[in-house]
Amino acid sequence: QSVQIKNALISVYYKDNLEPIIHELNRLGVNIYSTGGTETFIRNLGVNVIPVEDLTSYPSILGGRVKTLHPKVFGGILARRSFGGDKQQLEQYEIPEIDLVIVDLYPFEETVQSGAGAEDVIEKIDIGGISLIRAAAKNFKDVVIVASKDDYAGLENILKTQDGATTIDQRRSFAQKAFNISSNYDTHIFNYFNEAEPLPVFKQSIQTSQVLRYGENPHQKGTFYGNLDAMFNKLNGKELSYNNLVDVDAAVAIIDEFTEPTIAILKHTNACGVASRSFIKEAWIDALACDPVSAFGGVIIANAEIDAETATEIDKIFYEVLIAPAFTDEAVQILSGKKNRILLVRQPVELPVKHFKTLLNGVIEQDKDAVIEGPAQMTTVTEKAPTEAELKDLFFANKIVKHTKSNTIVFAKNNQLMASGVGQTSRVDALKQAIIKAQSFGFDLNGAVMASDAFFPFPDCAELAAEAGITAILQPGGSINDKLSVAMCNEKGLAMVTTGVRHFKH
Ligand code: 93A
Repeated sequence: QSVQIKNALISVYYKDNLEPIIHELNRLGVNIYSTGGTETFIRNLGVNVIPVEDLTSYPSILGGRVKTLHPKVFGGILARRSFGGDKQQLEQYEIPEIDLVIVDLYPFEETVQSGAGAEDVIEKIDIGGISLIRAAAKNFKDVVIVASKDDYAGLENILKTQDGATTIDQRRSFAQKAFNISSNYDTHIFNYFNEAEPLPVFKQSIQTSQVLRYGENPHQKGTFYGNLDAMFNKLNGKELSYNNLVDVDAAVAIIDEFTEPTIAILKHTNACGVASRSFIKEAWIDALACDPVSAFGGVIIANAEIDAETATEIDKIFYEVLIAPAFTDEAVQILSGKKNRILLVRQPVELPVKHFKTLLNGVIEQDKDAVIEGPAQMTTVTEKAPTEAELKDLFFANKIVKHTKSNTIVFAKNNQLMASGVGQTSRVDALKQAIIKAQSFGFDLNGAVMASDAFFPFPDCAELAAEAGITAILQPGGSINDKLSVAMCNEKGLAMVTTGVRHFKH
């Protein structure tokens, strides 16, 4: 059941980040009721706001201890919209239905931490705010509760993309977080009174589930179990789909290999563009150059802030998701022009170190592939050693190979992915695919390097690579025919290094 927000009650301690929500509510013609300081803040934004005192016909008393605690407020929040009796009483007592409540509680824990005196601390026990949260969360069937600044972005996105309507799943998810906040808040208060044996406080990283529009294909159902809100702050766009999530996961994994400003573009979990540069805009241009055809509708990830200039460039192509650790305000504005494009600010969240997959009638589990080889693990096995520049590129190519579907071959030059062969049933096919792709996008492979996720069973790959212009090769080694590949490299004047580490990815 979709509920349209018509009346909102806002009472927040910290007013920061509230402004965009106020403007959205104003745009949607929502009546806003508010308490003292919040009301002043809203009025100063030039937006109409109704003092909660006008609703209750009662002033805020006892120095603010009682300001929202009134049947005219709680009646409007708790009334069951589907109950005739409740509806009738709202009319009888002239109580408006409140369908959105935004609260930021008195900062109790922060006040305790600051070393404030007992009187100050007690005054920071929020009574009205916590009651608003509990009431609105209890009535989630009809009411949206936003009980934390962390949820402002999510609310803003809903207001923008759904024009003030919310789904029952969204309201229930807000209610779940609200009860997490109210129970944590009370635990902090209990701990203050019971310093000797404090209770553990479980932060918001609770697992939640999210029903997806569908699975990999429209006829498959899908659900995500986890906490996406903790991982990303969504600034724009529609809901992430199953396939978006799979690609976002792959994007996060590959980008974490790089430290210099880097952009990776992914399609169906494989990178079709990667470049590391001194500036993120150059990284974008060179990542896109790798394969602008595949980049269409892809998932883009950056490891540095996206500025306006870079945003203008990225905005020229159609993409599904763009992820970065930060965006400048101007960049957000540029990139929010298209309603559906998903913009995610990545939060520093630790990821699981185990991977699970259902298989046959069970589940298999393994450690994440957390290993990446540095120069120390590279052993030259040919007469010729790679040059300094080739070594750097081999290192770069190996990071991409690790995150590309097997069998895979990756070509790179000057910290740019030139082409890859992905998910082939033979290594030589992966190599042939990479050569064709590089040529079709006009890359000159002379002096480029090649990395392979696993060893070469025959010397044919080294031979083909040499013919294509490749000058240095990286592979784990370990084939009984290694000698033949090494001999081929020596004959053709190539350098080869082995790492001893295989990076299959299926
Ligand atoms: O002192 S209270 O517990 N009594 C109340 O009736 C009440 N209603 C809202 N504190 C109350 N609030 C809190 O006031 C909210 O949780 C919020 O933190 C704060 C907002 O006050 P203002 O809008 O005046 O800045």
